[in-house]
Amino acid sequence: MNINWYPGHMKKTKDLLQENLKLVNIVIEVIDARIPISSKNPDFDNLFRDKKRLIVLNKYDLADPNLNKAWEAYYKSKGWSVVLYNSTNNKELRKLDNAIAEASKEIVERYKKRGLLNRTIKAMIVGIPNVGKSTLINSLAKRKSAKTGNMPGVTKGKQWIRLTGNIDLLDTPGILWPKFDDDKLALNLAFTGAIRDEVIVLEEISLKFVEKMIELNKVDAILEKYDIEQGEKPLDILDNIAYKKGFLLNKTEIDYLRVANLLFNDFRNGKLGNITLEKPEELN
Ligand SMILES: Nc1nc2c(ncn2[C@@H]2O[C@H](COP(=O)(O)OP(=O)(O)O)[C@@H](O)[C@H]2O)c(=O)[nH]1
Ligand SMILES: [Mg+2]
Repeated sequence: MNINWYPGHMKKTKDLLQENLKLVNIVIEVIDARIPISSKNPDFDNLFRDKKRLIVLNKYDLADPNLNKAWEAYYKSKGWSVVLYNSTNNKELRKLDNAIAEASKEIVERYKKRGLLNRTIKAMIVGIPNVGKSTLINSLAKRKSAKTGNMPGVTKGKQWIRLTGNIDLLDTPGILWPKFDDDKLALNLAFTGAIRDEVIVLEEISLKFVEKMIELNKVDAILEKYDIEQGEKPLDILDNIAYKKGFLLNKTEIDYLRVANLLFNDFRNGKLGNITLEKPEELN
């Protein structure tokens, strides 16, 4: 299997990110709680080594509650601040405020010791595509509609959002690319929608997805959702969904693309339940 995916504007965006990094003291790294390994490029650790880090395990509402706890503990053990977050639920904003305040505490203390009392903390959001960066920024921006405007020494047009606790957040996220180390990683990104569906062969990926669900002991979620039998081979599951739903071309041939679209829509919207595809043990 081969996922061909190379964004042409990669270098330009990376340069911009590097430039913006110089302006901030906190990096808020958004990752997808369903794929905490695959959505977190190991290069980030080098890129952000001099910055205070807050890891946002976003979309935790779609992920497995037990594994959410395990991942939270894992990243905390690395010495980073961590928060489980749902960017689509404004009721959770305070949780994010608290996490950012907690992450910036040390920096505030350092400023205080140097007599810098009203210095704002500057933060930026980074992450790979589709983890929820824009949703997160928009929810913060909507609440605090007051933008602080251009700041001296900052590239013209750059906007900052003033958060509680004297924190300024850059309103444009830093986009990073996932690392396609192996097929497993690329598949996880495809399953969750981090790679645009146009560039992957959805029919092929849906079979891999079924295999993954079998491996995770989560195949029952699919069988129950579509009220089907498992059959003998993973492919039988796709066939059985098609028969059940009447997804047939010319009344005989199975419309695998339609099956794949249904399956991924349901998985990505949490309709197959709370599923996390990766466990902390995989990193040891
Ligand atoms: N269920 C759920 N969906 C989310 C969450 N955050 C973002 N999304 C959805 O994920 C998709 C990608 O979000 P977006 O903000 O565009 O990601 P970006 O590419 O990182 O800016 C959108 O459909 C969002 O509505 C979350 O915490 N929970
Ligand atoms: Mg975005």
